[in-house]
Amino acid sequence: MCTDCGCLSSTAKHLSTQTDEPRKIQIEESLLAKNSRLAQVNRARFLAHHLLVLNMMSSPGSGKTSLLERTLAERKQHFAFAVVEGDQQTENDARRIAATGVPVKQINTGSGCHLDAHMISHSVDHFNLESTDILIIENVGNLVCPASFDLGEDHKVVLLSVTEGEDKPLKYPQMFQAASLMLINKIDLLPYLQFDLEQCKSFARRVNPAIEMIELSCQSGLGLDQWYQWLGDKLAHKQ
Ligand SMILES: Nc1nc2c(ncn2[C@@H]2O[C@H](COP(=O)(O)OP(=O)(O)OP(=O)(O)O)[C@@H](O)[C@H]2O)c(=O)[nH]1
Ligand SMILES: [Mg+2]
Repeated sequence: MCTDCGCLSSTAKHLSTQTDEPRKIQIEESLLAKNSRLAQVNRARFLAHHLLVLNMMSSPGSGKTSLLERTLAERKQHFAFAVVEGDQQTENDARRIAATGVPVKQINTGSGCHLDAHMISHSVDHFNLESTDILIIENVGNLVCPASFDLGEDHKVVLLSVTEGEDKPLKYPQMFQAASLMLINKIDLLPYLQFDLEQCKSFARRVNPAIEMIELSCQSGLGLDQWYQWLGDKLAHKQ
């Protein structure tokens, strides 16, 4: 749990001396409890519409938007998608998604390093949930803070690109423990890198024995069929 990056409100951030530690922990717990209550409200709303909701997380630049662009272009005939884009600044990702013709809402968090349940509850007001099958939330690029905030999603999906190094599941275990699925992206680059794919998968299993894994490339298209199959299977469970 991050305490000094500002994600648990400026109040918690300023209580950083040792003597204030118990109060800081209390404030963190109460902020997370409030977020969890709002996430449950979101979850009930999504359930009422039989929506499959995914919270997609990764380091900056792992390929979240690239995967969405390709998925939407290749699967929007089969499933009705809506997308929430989270970034600190810019509408760049929302523009990329809008070009596919899928409804999208951009959230700019300013100095915030993650999306929270309250932001999501407002952003989904922009969609017709009744006619949506799958809502994908692209969280702010960050392997730490987003893992702590339930948005009301069905599954957290973590992307790890092979350029990041195979040790990330061990270095950022909370993210990989929280995720149902790890997508290993940019495998088209494997011939040019010293990346041990099997070791990466074994590290991920060490922190989360139940995690599912798919290797893919948004560029070459390798592995995308498996990802589409996973989406279809999870949606079938909702209906
Ligand atoms: N070689 C290769 N490059 C990729 C692949 N997927 C994405 N990229 C490149 O990676 C860069 C970042 O991709 P984005 O999709 O913007 O990544 P992101 O995770 O959405 O980034 P943020 O939203 O900034 O966190 C771009 O230059 C993409 O073209 C892939 O499978 N192979
Ligand atoms: Mg993006």
